[in-house]
Amino acid sequence: MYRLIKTEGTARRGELATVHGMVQTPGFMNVATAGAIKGAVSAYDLMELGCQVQLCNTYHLHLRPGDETVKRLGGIRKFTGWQGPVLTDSGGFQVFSLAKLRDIREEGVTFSSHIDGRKIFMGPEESMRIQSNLGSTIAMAFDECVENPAEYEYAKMSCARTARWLERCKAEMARLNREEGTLNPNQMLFGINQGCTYHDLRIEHMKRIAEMGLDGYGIGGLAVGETAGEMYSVIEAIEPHMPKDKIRYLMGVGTPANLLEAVRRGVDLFDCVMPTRNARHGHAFTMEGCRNMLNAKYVLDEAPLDETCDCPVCRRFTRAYIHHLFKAGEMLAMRLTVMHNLYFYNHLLAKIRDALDEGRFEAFYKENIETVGRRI
Ligand code: PRF
Ligand code: ZN
Repeated sequence: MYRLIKTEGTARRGELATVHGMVQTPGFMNVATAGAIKGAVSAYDLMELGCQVQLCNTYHLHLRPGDETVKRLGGIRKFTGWQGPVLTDSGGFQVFSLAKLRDIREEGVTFSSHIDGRKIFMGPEESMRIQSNLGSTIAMAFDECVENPAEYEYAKMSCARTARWLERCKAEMARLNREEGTLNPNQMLFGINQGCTYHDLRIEHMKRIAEMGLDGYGIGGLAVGETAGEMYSVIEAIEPHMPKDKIRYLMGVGTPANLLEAVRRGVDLFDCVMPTRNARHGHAFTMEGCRNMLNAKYVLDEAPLDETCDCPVCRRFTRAYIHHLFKAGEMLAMRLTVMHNLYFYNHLLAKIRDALDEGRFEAFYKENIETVGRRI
């Protein structure tokens, strides 16, 4: 159940109640694709970093270790040691971005595993069954994510098929939730809006799925080749058609500036590999901008990564030390920077929530939108 607490313009402050705990929104979900945060950060660390939700992938966990195995081990929460809510992505994105030799039909998609080349079929029912076996808090609908730019006719056909797939997901999820021995009989289902950069397709699709009374709504098919401006204008176009009383999740986005812009346009929830991926390449996020820790200017710099950060890393370690760890190729370089970046993302959203609570989101946005996107 999503509860809208407060609004400021189109920006929203709310909370999502789940059987595995509350999620305060706007909020960030931490990506643990195959059940692990890349950069050797465990569920144990996540609690200290202020994380609310862990995101795992249907596609990866189905291939390895297998969703049946995860079910036998008590589900994804028990398996990874993360006690809070878990959202599983449907595979609808990974199948299209990672797998080879895809054959897309009405029934679903046949593809070759990126691990061993094995042929696998996944459609709406398979995706729901896998997510049910994983026992996640929230399951995402099985969709097709089309890269931008796309032909209008293809976008239209794909979008209509994604809408039909959603009907099948909903029916299958209802059936699985009633099945005996199901790990989470209260598993939620979020639909996913598609339609590339075509506002008419986006709006028509949004209206259609809004009528289905789902637990939440994802915005998919963005940050896949279009400009940031196009992405914002799609969000603006669909926002009036999104149910006010349901959570809205912008999938796979984005930079700190993207998050500020999207919150301002009515988005509640995000996930992105950026804090972890960038950290592994030596990039540390701060409110002043993004630092490249490989830069020689940090050799003797005794300040923490971010002077305004209270994370466990900034409380103990200097830029000089982290710079040295990167230069020496130590694993700890990545681990510490990933921890800081995850803390940064989760706390950026926490600061946004505070600003919304106090009716000063617009001021917060204006103060930070330029600086947070800089390279320093
Ligand atoms: N669909 C699904 N997962 C996703 C996306 C999508 O369109 C995106 C697009 N940015 C990220 N993750 N199922
Ligand atoms: Zn820090």
